[in-house]
Amino acid sequence: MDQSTMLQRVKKRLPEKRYIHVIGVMGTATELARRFGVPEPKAQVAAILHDVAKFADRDWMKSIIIKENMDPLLLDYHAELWHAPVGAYVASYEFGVQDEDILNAIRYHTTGRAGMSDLEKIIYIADLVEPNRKFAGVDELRQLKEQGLDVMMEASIKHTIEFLVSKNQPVYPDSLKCLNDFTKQKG
Ligand code: DGI
Ligand code: FE
Ligand code: FE
Ligand code: FE
Repeated sequence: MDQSTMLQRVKKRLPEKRYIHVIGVMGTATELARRFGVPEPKAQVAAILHDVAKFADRDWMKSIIIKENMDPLLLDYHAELWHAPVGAYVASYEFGVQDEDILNAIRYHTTGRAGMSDLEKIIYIADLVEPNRKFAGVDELRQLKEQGLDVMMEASIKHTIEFLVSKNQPVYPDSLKCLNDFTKQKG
């Protein structure tokens, strides 16, 4: 499926504001891909589809998590996390995406994980700092692109975890493993 067909189909599934966010993620992901040597079309497809399941029915998502043997721990955490792994499922079965790196970028765009690929990092970061995002500290995160992809990713996952802790929200283990992956003593 070509990118414009994908975009049209995604547009039909999302409210306008969310579609505008998707376009923002596409722009930021393209820029980061160019800067950090990841093929731009891969970043673009992952960006277009990353929130494809954002407005999917909760009970349906739950049934997919069970049927597809996804991590059952997901069901113990906030349903907001489900659209990422279920989005990877939709990308595969409804959009014909076969590239496992693209599917993982969609699958882990909300929580992050240990051992992320460059594409996964790019989608995680672009989702957080695309131009429509406005929160205290977002410009500082954007500027970290000068310091490399890992510096940016570490600061981004740290920001998300600090935000969740400040709101008394539980932190999904993959997010903590992601942070530890960057902060554990190296070598
Ligand atoms: O889908 P988006 O709004 O573009 O962004 P997202 O997929 O990164 O995040 C969706 C929500 O999930 C956001 O409100 C923060 C929340 N979230 C991210 N990581 C965790 C989390 N919520 C919990 N409970 N635990 C997490 O580890
Ligand atoms: Fe999302
Ligand atoms: Fe995110
Ligand atoms: Fe998003």
